[in-house]
Amino acid sequence: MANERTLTIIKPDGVAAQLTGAVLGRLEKAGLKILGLKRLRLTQAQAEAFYAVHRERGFFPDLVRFMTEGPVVVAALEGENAIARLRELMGATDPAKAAAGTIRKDFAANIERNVIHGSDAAETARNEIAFFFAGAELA
Ligand code: FUP
Repeated sequence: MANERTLTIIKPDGVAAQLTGAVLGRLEKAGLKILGLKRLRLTQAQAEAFYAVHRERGFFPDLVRFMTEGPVVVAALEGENAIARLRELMGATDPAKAAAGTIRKDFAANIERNVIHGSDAAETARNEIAFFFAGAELA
């Protein structure tokens, strides 16, 4: 298994519901190390750029509105198999379809307001970490 880096975002619904500590606690307990951590509010341009892959989808305007409605907490994570591990801990995009014990199953309201983002592959992880963190910020 490879030591990998990945990016997570605790989305505006999770931050507003005071779930930051609970979510980060699950990630740490699973062995993912927090290399970088910040709280910020995405601008519309940042949210559009971050989710650019979805810009032709019908849900895109709602997704951008949701991701900018309040602050998010972003973290760069490192660990064995971190990309797949984070995705397992998150659960399926739609919480109704997420496995028992996953973050989305336990905390998310619906497919849009689903509490957490996690990079889906090595290249996206690299790009998404660089979107939020300068190399020197990752200790
Ligand atoms: P995931 O990788 O699980 O976050 O899922 P996707 O990259 O497919 O989707 C990114 C975000 O778009 C989701 F977290 C929520 C939003 N989305 C919707 O609002 N409706 C959809 O049908 C699919 C995705």
